[in-house]
Amino acid sequence: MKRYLVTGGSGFIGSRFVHHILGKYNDVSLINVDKLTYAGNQENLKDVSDDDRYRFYRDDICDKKRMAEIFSEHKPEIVVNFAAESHVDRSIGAPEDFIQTDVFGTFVLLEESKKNDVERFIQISTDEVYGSTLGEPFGETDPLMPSSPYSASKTGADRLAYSYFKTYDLPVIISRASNNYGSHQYPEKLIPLFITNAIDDKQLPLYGDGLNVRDWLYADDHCSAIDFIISNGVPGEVYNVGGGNELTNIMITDRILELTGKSKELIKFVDDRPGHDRRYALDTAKLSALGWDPAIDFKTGMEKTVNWYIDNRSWWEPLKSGEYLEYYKNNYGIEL
Ligand code: NAD
Ligand code: TDX
Repeated sequence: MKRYLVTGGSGFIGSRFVHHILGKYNDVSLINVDKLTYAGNQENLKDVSDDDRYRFYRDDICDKKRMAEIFSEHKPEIVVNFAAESHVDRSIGAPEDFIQTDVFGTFVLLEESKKNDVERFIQISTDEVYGSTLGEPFGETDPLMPSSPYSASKTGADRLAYSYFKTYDLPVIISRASNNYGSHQYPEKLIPLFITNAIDDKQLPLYGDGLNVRDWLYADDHCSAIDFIISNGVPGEVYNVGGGNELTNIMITDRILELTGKSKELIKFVDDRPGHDRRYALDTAKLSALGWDPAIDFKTGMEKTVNWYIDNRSWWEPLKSGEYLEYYKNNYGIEL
């Protein structure tokens, strides 16, 4: 039996990963450690909450004492660290939690993993650590030039994890994925915000000229890549995980309006994000050569995603209230 410890399992990608592992393997136990910040949601895992193989701890990865207790009680063999503050715009307004969770929290987990001789420590990093490129896609050995407090914190965690491999022989593997999309994504990120706004005939705040480019990866594909890397990846290595779908934000917006049957008049161009990276692009040849490629094409993934938000208003509607509404009103003059 394999013993997994997943952090941030109640968030968007983490919860898809918990479902992926419990759905694919019978002989596993899986501990989810999640602080349940605004982005963590018990609803995402309510269908596995009674599964004997699953156990949830509402805890902070920065809490050294609790992490020591959980590691010594469960002796995880595979640690997958998703827990993070994950939204670039929030990191611009209030960076402190990003430094705390993304860097210090990762340090706490690395220390416990070292003490408990874990077999694999998977650090879920991001394509944002490379910064922006208008030329060739980034390969795994390219320099890291993060631009936001979020991506700088993730870069700190990425390299700290590597240092535990190099210095202490901890079997660390680092994945750097591109922008994820899919069901259960908190409606502050581009795709779920624009889908839910469009459903309700609210404005879509497009930053700058709308021509920034991201490479979109379906979250279930990201989870299958992580599972593949756990079994086939080499300790000390970094793997880029891309979707092969480079699109401008305006192209994404047009697709959402088409799928929801709404008018382009909903688009509202607003001030650009400070330090806004123009384009993220990954060279994914390394993971492809190892034997993994994404399975979900963008057309299918977007249709499934839009339909999920249309069918699951009860999941996202309660999230769009209070301070959330104030934020869009104060920053973009948009009444949601
Ligand atoms: P998310 O914000 O939806 O979820 C983050 C989860 O971490 C939440 O459940 C939250 O409660 C939990 N968490 C936050 N601080 C914590 C703490 N101190 N202790 C314990 N739990 C804590 O994020 P996501 O989009 O699912 O991203 C998951 C990971 O994947 C992050 O590390 C992110 O950097 C990385 N990533 C995300 C994307 C993307 O496009 N979303 C792309 C590449 C990499
Ligand atoms: O309201 C918006 N309007 C807009 O034009 C929002 C929320 C975003 N945008 C633009 C900014 C980006 O160019 O859309 C693009 C995507 O923005 P986000 O969804 O905020 O994602 P991004 O900043 O690219 O970061 C994401 O991908 C890498 C995740 O949030 C990170 O956690 C991940 O590491």
